[in-house]
Formats: sequence, structure tokens, C-alpha cells
Amino acid sequence: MPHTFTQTDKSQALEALSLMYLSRFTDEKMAKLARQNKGGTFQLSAAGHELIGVVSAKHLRPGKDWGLPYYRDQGFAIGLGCELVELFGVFLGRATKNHSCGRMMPHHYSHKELRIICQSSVVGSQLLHAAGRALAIKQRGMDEVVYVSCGDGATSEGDFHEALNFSAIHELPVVFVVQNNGWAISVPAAEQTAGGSLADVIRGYKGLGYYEVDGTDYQEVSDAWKRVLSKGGPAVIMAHVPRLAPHSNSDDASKYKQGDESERDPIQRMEAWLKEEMLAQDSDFERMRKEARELVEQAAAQAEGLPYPEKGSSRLGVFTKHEVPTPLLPAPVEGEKIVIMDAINHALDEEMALDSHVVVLGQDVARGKGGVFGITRNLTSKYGASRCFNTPLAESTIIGIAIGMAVDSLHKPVAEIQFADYMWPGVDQLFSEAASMHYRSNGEWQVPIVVRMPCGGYIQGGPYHSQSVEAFLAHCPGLKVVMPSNAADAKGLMKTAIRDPNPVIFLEHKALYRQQKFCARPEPDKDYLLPFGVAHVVREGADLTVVAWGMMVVMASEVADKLAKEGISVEVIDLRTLVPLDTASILKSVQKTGKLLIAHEAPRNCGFGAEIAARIAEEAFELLDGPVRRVCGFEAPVPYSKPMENEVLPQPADLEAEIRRSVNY
Ligand SMILES: Cc1ncc(C[n+]2csc(CCOP(=O)(O)OP(=O)(O)O)c2C)c(N)n1
Repeated sequence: MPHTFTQTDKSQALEALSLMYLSRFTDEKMAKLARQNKGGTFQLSAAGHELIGVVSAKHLRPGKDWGLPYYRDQGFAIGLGCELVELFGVFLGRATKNHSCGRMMPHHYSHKELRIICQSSVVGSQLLHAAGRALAIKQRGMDEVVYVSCGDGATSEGDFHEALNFSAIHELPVVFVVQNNGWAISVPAAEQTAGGSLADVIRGYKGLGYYEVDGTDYQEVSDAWKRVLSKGGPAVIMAHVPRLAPHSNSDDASKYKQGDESERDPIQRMEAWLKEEMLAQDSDFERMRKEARELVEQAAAQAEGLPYPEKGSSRLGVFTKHEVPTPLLPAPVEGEKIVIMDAINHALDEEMALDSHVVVLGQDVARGKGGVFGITRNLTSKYGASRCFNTPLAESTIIGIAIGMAVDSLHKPVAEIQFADYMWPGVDQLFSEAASMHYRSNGEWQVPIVVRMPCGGYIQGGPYHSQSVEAFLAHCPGLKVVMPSNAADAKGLMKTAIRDPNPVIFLEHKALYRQQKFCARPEPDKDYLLPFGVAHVVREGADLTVVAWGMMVVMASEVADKLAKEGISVEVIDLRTLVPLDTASILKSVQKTGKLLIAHEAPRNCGFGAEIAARIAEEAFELLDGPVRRVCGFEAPVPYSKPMENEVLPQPADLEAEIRRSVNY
């Protein structure tokens, strides 16, 4: 017995089918273009996934709600309003306004006006961005929803579970759609998930809605969406779909997959259902298919006519340009001195007072505790629980949530990683996501986050509370890396970091947090900003240049003071920021002294000193009167026992010996 459908129901269903045709024919056309060698080489077909994507898109408000569709979610992209000509343009590597302008492989969607947040190739990482975006929405009381999709394979990633957990804790307006085709390339569900189903695991997250649907059934999917939206809060829609094509056009599914899934083709099922309900007939489908094919052909032809991205453009857009306004204020020379930990706390406090979008997050950062070093103390009581909040003990969550909050370019999350040694679970979010999103999206999206990391040794922290990680961070394009050595710089650099539209890593040496002798300084006022990329000549000298950062600045200054009494004149340069690097100041100094020594705490092998040495050798070989030398940590984890720690980390005596050796060369 046919149901009763309104005219709107009918036109919505027919529109969904038209969009599904567009997606299917786009796939077919792309496959053909790839064979014809027209510039597109890589394709991930969405065949089988069209209905779940299209129907999901039709439940969102384009430009208001947020979308994070994964690579097989072409139906969603087309359904939300992405232009076919741009999808073909990306496929052919041509210049397009949205979707990366040739930087990403096809099917990695990014569209600022449609609020499709730039997608990477890392499966599952976008799920935390969705949760972060939903948190920002909820905190601001906005009537917006976040949609995020992934495959069933991606549900094995930790980020999937971290995102569900975080969304359930905060009851966020986010819908996770798992497009479950039973395969992750060649790995079947049984080898992916214990028992083959995550239903019980997901239901275990209290407060999270769970809806399991046949993702090829128009009514089931529509009903699930209606229930999800009317209930509000976080939900998972587990949609079972077929994968009608191989994983990609470089995959041969016959090597691992038997059987034919065509009877589950969502397009055929949709046509059959429309006929059964007497909403359409064969002649309608023929007409709609013809129209869709024409649109696809037109778009492909138009895309073939698009130019390639401009010559030289591949080197542009790693960072968003940002300059600290001039004139710069000088640091005060008089006044009550503060230590580095106070300076950072005051910088956070002042920036939070100035801009309600500045938020602080991390493990233990909230309330009276204020982080294990007390840097964020008092910020919750002053600015409220939504401005300084604890996260679960999960570094990927901390950085992923910060990214999701920041992408509206309004929020300025300042995330704390409790110890730099524990950044590694969050490094995927940092390196694969935050660092490159601006570049990948051709400047469409920015990630203005600050990630604070207490680091360094000399406090008997042992192998997991002593590491110096700056070289790893500086190696990743798209991250700025800052490390102050005194309180005035710490305040000025932190305020600049918060105002910078790029991801900034703020390294804080634990052993200097309360150091008085060198590090305590009169406190600069609230307008004091220090630009990045400007090294500071801590003391002038004529015989040798020592380049250092963090603890080594303090140590080098003390050793230089001692040697000055013997008439050895050492110039000490504090880099303050490693990225950007002030090579000019080093060159200027070496021009005067002819000798360069680089001091760092991290192990010598591939340390940041190697980079400086290489640059000076390349650019200023003629200025040198001797070899560029390094005083570094030994290539070992930093041991706990004090005598052992002393052997691994550079000591004043090591610095002194190397300075003497270089000066006497
Ligand atoms: C973190 C990560 N590991 C490995 C890959 C390589 N890879 C790309 S797609 C894919 C399979 C993903 O399967 P699933 O999530 O089920 O989505 P489907 O392709 O089936 O739609 C893999 C392993 C990747 N992109 N990211």
C-alpha cells in the first residue's frame, strides 16, 4: 500500500536522486579522464555512498552548519552545493577557488562559504575538529550543527573514540556519520573491529545518540536525520553502504573481495522505491539522467579549460602574513621584577581580558590547579569555566579540539601540553593538520592556535620530563616555534603568539620558570609585544659568537661573564624564535667575531644547531675564521639520576671548554 507523500516530499526525493546521479556520473567521467591522461591521475569513487552523503547534506543549512566530509563523501559535497566544475578542476590539478587550488589530491573538500572545513588525507583526524567546532558553537550559544563523516576503517583510529568521548562529555551539536562499507581498502570489518560491530562501544558513551541505518534506504536515512536533529546533542549515524568500486583507481578489488554488491546500489534502490511509491517513472529517470550527464559533461569540459595554478604559487601561503604593529615599545628597565611563570600567566590574563575568544585548554589547566606548573592559575575563576577548561588526558584531543575551535579565525585557543615529552600523541594533529591547513586550503582556512609546552631538563625529570623537542617542531613547515629565556620576552612573545593567525608552539623551559638571577625582569605593560624573528644580542663581544635559546642563553651568559674577566670577549645571541629564524643577526655577529659556537640542550644529531651551522656555512663561509662548533646534549634519553643527567646535558664547563677551544683556534 503506497504511503501518502506531499508535493514537497516528492520534489525532495527527486532532487536527492538528481544529486546522486550527478555524483555517480562525475565518478564515471573522472575515471574516463584519468584513462585519457588529462591531468587527473587519482580517483576515489563514491559509488555506493551517494545516498547517505546527499541526504545528509540536505538536512543541513549550507553556509550556516559546518561540514567535514571525508574523501568518499562526494554526495555530501555535491548535495551541499559544491560546484561540479571545481570538483573536476581539482581532479585535473587546475586552479580552483575552493578545494585547495591544486595542492591536495582530489576529493579533499574545502569550501569556506559553504563552511566545509579543509580536509586532509589522514583518516579520522577531522572528527576531533568537528568536536572542537561544535564546542565553540555551543559555548557561543549559536544555532548551528556540525556534520562529520568517515569510513568504518577510520573508527579504529584513536581520534574517533576521542571525538565521541569529548562530544558526549560536553553534549555537543555534532553528528558523526560512519559510512560503513565493510572494507578499509582490503581489510574486512571482521579484521577491523572486534565482533564486526562498534554498536555497543558507541552506545557506551553516555549521552551519545546511536542510529544504525541502511545507508541505501532513503526513508531510513531521512528518518534518522530527523530524529537526530529534533533530539539535538551528539549522535552517530552508522550507515551501511556498499562500496561498488575498488578503493581507488590504483586498487584491484578482485585480489581480496568476492561477490557483487550491485543489488545494494543506492541509485537503483532509490529508483525502485520512487516507482513503488508512484512518485516517478522510468521516463522521469531517463530525463533526469540525461540532464545530469549533460551537466557533468559541461563541467568537465569547462574544468579542462581552467589554467593550472600560477607558476611560483606552490611556494606561497605556508603562513598567513602577520606583522606586529610598530613602533615597538622598549622593555622596561626599572620596576618590580617578575619571573617567567608569572609573565606567561599575566600575558594570558591580559589577552583573555582583551578578547573573549581567547580560551585556554589542556590537562589540569582549570580552576585552582592551573596546570602542573600553575601557569594558568586563576584564569577559570576570572574568565569562567568555558574560557579555561580541562580536557581529557588525550593530547590528540587537546590539539584537535583547538584546531576545530580556531578555524573560524575568531577563537584563539591556547592549548597546554603538560610536558613537551607528551606531545607525541598530538603530533599528528599538529603536523598533519594545524601546520598545513592554511597552505592546503590555499589560504581559505587559518589555524590560529598557540600550543604551550613546558620542556627541557636540569630538574631530574628523567627521560619523560626533560626533552628538548624544538628541532622536530622547526622541521615541520607551517609551525612557528618560540622559546623565551627571560620574563619580559616571555610576556611579549606570548602576547604576539596569541595575536598571530598561524599555529605557534610556545616552548617554556621548566628550569627557568622561577629562575631569578637572569630570567626575572621588570614587567612590561599590557601593550608590550615582541615581534617574531628578531634575535636579541644579550651581551656584545668581539672574539666569538654564541647562538643559543632557552636555558643555554642563561648558561652562555654566565660563562661569558666569567671569561670576560680573563679578557675573552663573547657575544651571546638569544634567538627567541627558531621559526622564523633571524639569520641576519647571526651573520652580523659572525662578521664581527669570525667564530660561531651554537649551544643547545637537545642531542647533537640533527639538532637545530645543525641547521644554523649549515646556513652560516652556505651564506657566510668567507666570514669564518674557524670551524662552526656545537655544544649539545649527548645522544641519549635524559636520565634521572643527577650525576647521569649532568653527563647527558651540556654543562657550564662544557661550554667554557668549547669557547676556549674556538677562541684559540
Ligand atoms: C591515518 C591514515 N592511515 C592510513 C591511511 C591510508 N588509507 C587511506 S584510505 C584507507 C582506508 C580507509 O577505510 P575506511 O575508513 O573504511 O573508508 P573507505 O575508504 O572504506 O570509505 C587507508 C588505510 C590514511 N589515509 N590515513
